[in-house]
Amino acid sequence: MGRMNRFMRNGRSIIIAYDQGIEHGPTDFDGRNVDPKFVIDIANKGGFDAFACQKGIAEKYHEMIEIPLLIKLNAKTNIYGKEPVAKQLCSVDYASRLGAAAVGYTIYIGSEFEADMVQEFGKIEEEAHDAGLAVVLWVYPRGEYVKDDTARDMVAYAARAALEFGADAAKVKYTGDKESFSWVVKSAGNVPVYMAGGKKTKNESEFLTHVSGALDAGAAGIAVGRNVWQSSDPLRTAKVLNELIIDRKSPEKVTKTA
Ligand code: FBP
Repeated sequence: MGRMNRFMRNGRSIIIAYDQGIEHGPTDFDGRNVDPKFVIDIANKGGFDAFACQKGIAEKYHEMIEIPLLIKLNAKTNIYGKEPVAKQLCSVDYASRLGAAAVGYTIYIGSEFEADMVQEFGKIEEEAHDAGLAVVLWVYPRGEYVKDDTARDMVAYAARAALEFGADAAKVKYTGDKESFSWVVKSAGNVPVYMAGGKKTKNESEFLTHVSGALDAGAAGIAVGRNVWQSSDPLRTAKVLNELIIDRKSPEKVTKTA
């Protein structure tokens, strides 16, 4: 777990992600969370272990960010809907100068352009490790050849690829149940696996059940955006997640006491 230790409490962590403005567009936002300051304030006060964002947000707002910074090095919009590819727009050196403690990169395995991302990531991973930065890989099976991106064997393939690509942490989608996710976690070897938050669930208990299933399966935590900053009370949600993930209280207990 080496390089991720500094982001962990009790061996687990909660990463708050705020790169959806580029990945999905401002359609994910409302009048509150469209303002980066709103989300940075939640990140600072809510008990999060890293703030994941693109270099533009880091450049413009880094003075406000009080928790470890995880700068994503590649990005794409979702306007072009065919085979996905996200290329590097920020160097490891620049991320480091902006104060990053870790860098992030997305590989869409199964995409027609997988090889380009794998090659780019290989270089980034070596540069980041030479600079003493942790490398978090968003590893998503996607594209025409991926029939079901949350199927057990597909997500396990992603987790295994993260280990073999040299990532220090793998961020993957949840498979829907603890049993299948256990295989995903096993497939990653000693690379900590983080569950991606996903679209805001209809009710909080659904989300907590997923998070709890992932943790029972051995996940190291979550990287979450929408389920926190789209919440009507983000700091309350953050408190609940801390009790669930870091203190390992049950979903029933944390919702009762919140
Ligand atoms: P959410 O919790 O909002 O899903 O954020 C996690 C995340 O991985 C973000 O870092 C990223 O912008 C987004 O999900 C990617 O979403 P998609 O699966 O639609 O590409």
